[in-house]
Amino acid sequence: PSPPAPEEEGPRLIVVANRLPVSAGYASEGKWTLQLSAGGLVSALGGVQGFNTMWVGWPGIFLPAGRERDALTQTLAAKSCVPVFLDAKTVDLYYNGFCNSVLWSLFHYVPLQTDSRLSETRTLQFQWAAYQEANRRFADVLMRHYRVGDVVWVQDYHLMMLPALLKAKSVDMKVGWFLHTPFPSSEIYRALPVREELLRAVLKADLIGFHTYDYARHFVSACTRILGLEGTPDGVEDNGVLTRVAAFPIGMDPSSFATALKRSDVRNNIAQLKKRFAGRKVMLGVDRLDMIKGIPQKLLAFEKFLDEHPEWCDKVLLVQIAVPSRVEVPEYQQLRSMTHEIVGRINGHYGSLTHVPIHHLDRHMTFHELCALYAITDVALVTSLRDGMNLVSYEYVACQAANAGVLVLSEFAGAAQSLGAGAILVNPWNINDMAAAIRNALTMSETERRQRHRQNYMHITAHTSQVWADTFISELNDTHVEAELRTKH
Ligand code: ADQ
Repeated sequence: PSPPAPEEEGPRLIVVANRLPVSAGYASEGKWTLQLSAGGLVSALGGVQGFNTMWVGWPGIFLPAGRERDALTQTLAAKSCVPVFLDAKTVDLYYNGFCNSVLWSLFHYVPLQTDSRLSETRTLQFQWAAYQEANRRFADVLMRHYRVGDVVWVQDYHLMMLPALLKAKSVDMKVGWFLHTPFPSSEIYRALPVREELLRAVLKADLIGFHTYDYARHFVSACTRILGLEGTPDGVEDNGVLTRVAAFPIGMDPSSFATALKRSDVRNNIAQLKKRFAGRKVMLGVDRLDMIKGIPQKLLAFEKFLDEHPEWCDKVLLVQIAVPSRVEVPEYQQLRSMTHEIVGRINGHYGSLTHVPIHHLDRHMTFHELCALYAITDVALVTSLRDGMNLVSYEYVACQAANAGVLVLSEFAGAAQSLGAGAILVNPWNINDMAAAIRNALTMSETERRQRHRQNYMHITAHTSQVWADTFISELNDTHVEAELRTKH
């Protein structure tokens, strides 16, 4: 199959991520449906313009080599997407296993588990082998499309071996790596059996980026303590060669929300929702169903609040949208059952024939549905136990220009460092404190709400996803020029 962008278009930005921004579904022979993938990475990069961008990633479907695979490749080429095909066994060991059960957990401060029920072939050793194999496949596909001058931006913890694999093939390639999750304290990270291999591979990138200064600092400490390298204010130095490490806080695209809120269908939806919920305050949670999002903790805090303030029972409701993700992973299935159980208990106890306290939906929402929900909400609850940044909090602020709703935000989300001034910060493990924060948010004066919202609104409109991408790419280009100059002299 031919590469998506013609030769004459010049250097491109190649974004390599585990998943393409669209997931493929089979329609009929040779025909495919493409659905936008859910999640922060796609939301952020989707709003970025001004680059000649090509995506490389897994299309979310298993296909043997042959006519159908070629047809899908052609369909994706029209969207500037290049698929990396993986087989089911590799995805299970690499993605469900090493990426999600090991790295995702550890990077969010959930210690490694030993599970005696795992069969011999699902142990970490096999997962690690599959991880390396998957990274090699990404490198092979990328090299088939790479042209000298392209900038390669590797995304996230799924592809930590990629910088080394790419540089081994082309030492002059401009390679950046950005981590969307936290990077944990080196005391947590050093439990990882392959801690050295991952650090050494990532350090081959020209530029390494994190959401916050703290994550960058943890990474540099891991390199100094585990690899014995030297940490400098600019990054990590190995034998006189510097790998630049810095913070690039992500943002979103506020203008797309502002535009959506002016559409007549969205305005109609807002009017209908307001009518439906009239006389009651609306609180909202929007999360991928993931243990790091603290959904059970949020529900328990709401239960505590209702218990302590029965006068609010029929005057407030919580809309919790929890889009299922990683449905194959057993821990996620357990989380789903636990969430349903708590929702059932609260609704059973505090509901009445005319009022249901929690509206729990576990499905994907369209962008316009989400905008309407954000706009009618009085209080947003973001209670992550750990979160790289958390774009839901940004999106909520973007949609509240008119009402100045209150954001209750976990101090363990990266966003606490950027939106902390305007939000009510909470420790999601402290249920009493969160219940008090809910009361504070529901009863806050309009003057205070407006002042807090203004502060956060200024932040999200200044620190957009466009600024994030522009800054990272321009610094990557600069880093590369500096490295070239150093090798010449
Ligand atoms: P996520 O863990 O996916 O991202 P977040 O940053 O909040 O978390 O982004 C979620 C995105 O998915 C938002 O744009 C939201 O609108 C969308 N979304 C959530 N639920 C949805 C639903 N039911 N229907 C439709 N859309 C839904 C990871 C890290 C974060 C980091 C981002 C970006 O875990 O910490 O902020 O990457 O780097």
